[in-house]
Amino acid sequence: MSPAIQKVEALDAGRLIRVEWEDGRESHYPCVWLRDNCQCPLCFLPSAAARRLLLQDLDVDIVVKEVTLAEGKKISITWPDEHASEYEAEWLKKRCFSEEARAEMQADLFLPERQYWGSDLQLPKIPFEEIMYNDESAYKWLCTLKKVGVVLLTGAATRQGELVKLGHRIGFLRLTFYGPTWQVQDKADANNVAYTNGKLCFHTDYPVLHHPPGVQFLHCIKQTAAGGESEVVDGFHVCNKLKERNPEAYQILSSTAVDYTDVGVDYCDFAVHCKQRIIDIDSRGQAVRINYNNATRDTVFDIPAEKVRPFYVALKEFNDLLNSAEHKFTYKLKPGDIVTFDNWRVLHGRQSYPSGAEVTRHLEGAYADWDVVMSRLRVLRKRVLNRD
Ligand code: OGA
Ligand code: NM2
Ligand code: ZN
Ligand code: ZN
Repeated sequence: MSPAIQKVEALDAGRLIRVEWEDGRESHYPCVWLRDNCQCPLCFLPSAAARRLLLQDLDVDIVVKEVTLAEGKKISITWPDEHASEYEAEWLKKRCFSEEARAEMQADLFLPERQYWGSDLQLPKIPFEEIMYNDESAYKWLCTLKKVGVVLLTGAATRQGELVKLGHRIGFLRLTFYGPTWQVQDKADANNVAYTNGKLCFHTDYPVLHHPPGVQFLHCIKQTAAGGESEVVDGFHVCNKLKERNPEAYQILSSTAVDYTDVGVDYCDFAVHCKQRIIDIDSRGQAVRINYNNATRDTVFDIPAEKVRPFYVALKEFNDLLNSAEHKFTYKLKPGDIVTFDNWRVLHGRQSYPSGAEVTRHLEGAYADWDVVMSRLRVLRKRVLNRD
């Protein structure tokens, strides 16, 4: 419950509204923002929760004609053209422009909290059945996936099709050139190094796409007796370490655009090319997405010759940190396990395994976008916590 409003007044010749709350705090709201966000049926379409008001009809110099307070619960504004707007106290409180209030709202919307880990990872595990049929468990799964970056779902059936069900649970899967779901097996004439029995060093999937899949699911249907172990590493944690220990390498990897390529036939024929920085950073220099698959890194490299060797030196430094015993976590998937992980943050790999006449190892894989996963998380949160 947010506090009631004690007092409301116009400042700055009617361009700013000052709200004083019962607890003595205060908030300031620019009138142009208030007019823009009028909640009346002419300005706002409740069935879409969207603005009807056109920007061309918004006067950026607007001032209030009159502002009044109704029982501490809402404020009413009359505009110079006699248009009337009302704003609820709780609605206003949530949208307060103070730094703390904005930080709180952003945290609520985007759940930026991260739990970094290394070889000490306690791999979070939840039964597949539970997340499929219980909203609280599904909510917990997605919160942990966001915070830790990896969650193991256990006890799924050992046949194809479980990931399609999981896709329905969150909304829908991300279709790529490898199909709606894809089979990781040792294949003749493999169109991807993942479809061999070879070792896969730490990578993120699909950096050749401009918007790489945010979330990856790998369902173990059959596991080889020898080899085939999985590895994961917290890429954001390693980036922090790299930035600290070798700022130059971090600078190179976060600024050099690397060419990626993927050409072949699968779901349909494809010739995909893309440029990505291996470490994508935000305006504060924090890693927000790793785009690294050594297999699809192109032979074409669009940088001056003298910058090539320093780039490889930097990449080696990153690779060494990823593979250090202190950072990587090794485990082996069992049939019925589904590993779900943040493909923007967690790099994954696998040990090689013996090839055989028969299929000795089979994973089914699929992708989802973070937008879809976060959407499901918010919808579940509303239902589970019974709030809006
Ligand atoms: C992949 C992959 C992991 C494995 O297919 O991209 O990383 O354990 N597979 O086979
Ligand atoms: N597979 C597993 O970046 C990549 O090529 C990742 C994708 C083939 C769908 C592998
Ligand atoms: Zn209106
Ligand atoms: Zn992979």
